[in-house]
Amino acid sequence: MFAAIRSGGRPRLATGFAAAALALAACGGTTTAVMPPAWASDTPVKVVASEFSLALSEKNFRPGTYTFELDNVGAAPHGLSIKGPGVSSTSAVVPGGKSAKLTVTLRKGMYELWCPVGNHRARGMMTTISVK
Ligand SMILES: [Cu+2]
Repeated sequence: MFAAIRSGGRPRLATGFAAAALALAACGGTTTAVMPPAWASDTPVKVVASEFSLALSEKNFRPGTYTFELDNVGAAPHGLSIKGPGVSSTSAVVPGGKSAKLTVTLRKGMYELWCPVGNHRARGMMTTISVK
């Protein structure tokens, strides 16, 4: 490989780049987009649920597909509902110590997130996010 590059008569500066590209190809098995934009794939978002709050790892989003990872660190069962433009979705309700995932595609606008269990929403397990 390296002999081929040298005999190809490429300028010296290009050799380092070619070597880096080869290293990437060797690692990933592909030379196509190694780092897609963050909003182009299922970006994970941490949601920590407890009695009685919902804490998100971020509140401002760009349109795209996100997987909300609900981590129930409380003692009571909790779940996650999301409602907003094009979305009305609820995760499994999981006991304390367990987690659940909810994948949704967000558009521009405001979304409400809350816990669908009992009166948890009224007790503080709700929040809003903004998608711009
Ligand atoms: Cu709850």
